[in-house]
Amino acid sequence: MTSGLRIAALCTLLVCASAVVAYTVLLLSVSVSPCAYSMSRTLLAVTGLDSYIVSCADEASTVELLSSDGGRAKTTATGGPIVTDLLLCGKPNLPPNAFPVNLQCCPPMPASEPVNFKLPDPSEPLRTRRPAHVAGAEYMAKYERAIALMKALPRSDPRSFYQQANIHCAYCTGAYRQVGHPELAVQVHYSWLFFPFHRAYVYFFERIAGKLLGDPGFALPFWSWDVPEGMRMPMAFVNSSSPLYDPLRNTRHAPPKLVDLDFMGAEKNYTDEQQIIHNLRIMYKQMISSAPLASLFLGQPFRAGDSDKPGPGSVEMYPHNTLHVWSGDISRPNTEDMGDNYSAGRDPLFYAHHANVDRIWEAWRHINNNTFHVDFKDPDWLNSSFLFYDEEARLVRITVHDILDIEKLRYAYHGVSLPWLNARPPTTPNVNVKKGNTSPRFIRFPVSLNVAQTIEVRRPHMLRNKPKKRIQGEVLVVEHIVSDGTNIVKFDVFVNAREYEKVKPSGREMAGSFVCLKHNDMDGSLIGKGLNSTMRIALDEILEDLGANEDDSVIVTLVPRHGNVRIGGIKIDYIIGE
Ligand SMILES: [Cu+2]
Repeated sequence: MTSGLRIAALCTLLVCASAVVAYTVLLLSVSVSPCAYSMSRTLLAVTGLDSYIVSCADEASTVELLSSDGGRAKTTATGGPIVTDLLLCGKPNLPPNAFPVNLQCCPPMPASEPVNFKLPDPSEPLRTRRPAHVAGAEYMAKYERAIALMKALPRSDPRSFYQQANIHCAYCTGAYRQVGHPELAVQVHYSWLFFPFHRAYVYFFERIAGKLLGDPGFALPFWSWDVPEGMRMPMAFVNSSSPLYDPLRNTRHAPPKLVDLDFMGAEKNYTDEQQIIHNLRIMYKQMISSAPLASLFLGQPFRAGDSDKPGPGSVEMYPHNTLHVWSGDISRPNTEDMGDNYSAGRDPLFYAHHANVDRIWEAWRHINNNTFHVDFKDPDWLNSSFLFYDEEARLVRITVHDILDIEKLRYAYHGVSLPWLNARPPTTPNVNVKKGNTSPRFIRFPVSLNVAQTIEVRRPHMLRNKPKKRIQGEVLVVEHIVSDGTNIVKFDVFVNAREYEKVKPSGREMAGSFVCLKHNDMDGSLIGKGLNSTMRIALDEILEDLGANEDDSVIVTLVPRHGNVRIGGIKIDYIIGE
């Protein structure tokens, strides 16, 4: 942004402030390095902002106020909901060695226009999804029968397992283009579309299964990898003669192997007891420490006209992504089936995995120790829409707004305890940075993350202290994370860890991981190649636990774990509310 534009943005803010409208929908980006310009004190007084942010700075030079739900406000003339249209579904961008070679994953064309979604009749039986590990043989046998029936349908039938699996491919490989912006891809990962899209997907899948079974109360099993008893691949999926079996899985991860929610290719030598503790602490971090607000949990706004993958929410990156990779066949070039977007839907485990991801969204909403656990109210989110074939093989347009109340959708989750609620990670002894004992070297961004990089990021304290009640959270932002998308990317972010090697994945100083599955280059007609995304990590609880609340700066170490990635910058932002 040029200085002029920055000032223009600030002036827009001033109008809002004087109209007694809080900083709810505006983005203010004020760069203060170098100290190139200043604002009049009068203007500053109106904004309530401290002169710090416009008068002088250091390398942590950008202060960016985000909207109250943590989302980036609309800054361009584009915007509006993401809308998909079958007429704008074309060739997918598949990774090398994908199979079949000429896979086309758009759904069959309908005989007539799509119909708008209608909620099921309230008198329908409530489908209660049960955890796979305790659902019982009869319950799992029903799912097995349903998959067998779906697999028996002709491939041209949109309700067939083949077509159902292709839905994920179509929405995740750039096959769908945005209505009004055909040069841009619809992508349902790494943004606020992740949870609602997958909810709708699993909803229709479940109803198709129920219809084929002749059982209107049929409910999917969910793979409750977040509770110790569910931290193994459910047994029903392991029998090689079952329709629930998929030969393209990691054979080392069959039961009794416990899931590793931080998995990225390398096996760790933990005992089961240690693995469970790590997993629970990771759940705590992703559900509570890192997810105090909608945008940090659900993902960043993605509007019509935007390039895709603006930034994922905490749980999408892990454990969701890491479990995809944990499940897939690591000996295959694309970790098929579960480990790549184009093929993940081919494994019946996918639907049990995503039923649990959906349950986790419900759990997040009901964690009542934080009043900010509420969904977006942004109309661009609420009106984004997807297309699915329903159980009658009718093409249906469903919006995010349609799917926010699962009771109205006539399903529920069998109660499962949330043991991770009490698994707040402890600090690691003797690794915490003390003042003066570390000297991070200067980093010139963008930097290729080939080796660990440590940087001191300044916290704009004075701003923090001024509009205190409006600040909802302090966030570390790792910007312009760029890769060519040809490999899975994972890097870890440590805070105030002098010896990060001593910190376990579940340790308090490990603030978060960026985890991204492959995203192949778009073809020449599309804007946006590979990956260009942003990671946001809530800092408040971490700094509190590390005793660093009053520090002027945070020492951040980025550690590459998988894939090649370039980082454009790093800064600290505040999310501002009413
Ligand atoms: Cu998934």
